[in-house]
Amino acid sequence: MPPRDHLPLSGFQARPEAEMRARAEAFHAEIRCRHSLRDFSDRPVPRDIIETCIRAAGTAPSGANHQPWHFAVIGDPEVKRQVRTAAEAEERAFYGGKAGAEWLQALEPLGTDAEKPFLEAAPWLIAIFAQRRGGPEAGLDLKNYYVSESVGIATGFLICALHHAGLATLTHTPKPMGFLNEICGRPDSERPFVLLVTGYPAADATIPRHATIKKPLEEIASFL
Ligand code: IYR
Repeated sequence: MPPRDHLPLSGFQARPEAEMRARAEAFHAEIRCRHSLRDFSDRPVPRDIIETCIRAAGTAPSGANHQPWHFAVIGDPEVKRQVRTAAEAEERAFYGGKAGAEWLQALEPLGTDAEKPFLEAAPWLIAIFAQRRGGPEAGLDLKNYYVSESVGIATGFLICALHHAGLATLTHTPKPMGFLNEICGRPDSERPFVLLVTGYPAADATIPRHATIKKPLEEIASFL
């Protein structure tokens, strides 16, 4: 067995209960205002803000700390146009019947369709890829573990970081998303996980009422 190479925990802050309660409530108040958005403004967002939010996402826990994710950040209007064209082609097939009646009915309250103008309007598209192989450092080709769980958690961190910074997001999943590998130049061993759209809301942005109704605690939690 190799010797354990551990460090003292640093940065963790224990707080008085009243402060914890206030912070938990403040976080809930902030995160409950996050809504998936489909009406984006074309107002630019500085790249360094996106970089910092991705750094925050990169601190997410992952299987064996292999960090099995890649964030391909698209700001070039021509590349965004390519993404929109490819996504809309898939979405036309999806809404044209491929999805099946039950799925299409579930989407009805959202009012979505195959038109995705936000893919060109929003300043940044972040294509998030899940890596089947990799390892804890660049250049390795080891098996990764709990890939979907890890990338899902990192995506959650990224959505929170962007919201906290003052940006809106959409977790967009055109299906299938294989075209993202080609457009972003990512290898076949990486699976497109989510296309995260981010920027400012358009002045007249709306959200579906349906999406604002969240299950109460009693329904989503049980204490044993
Ligand atoms: N990817 C399609 C359909 C879609 C599917 C689900 I599940 C949603 O919650 C929303 C949309 C689209 O983006 O339109």
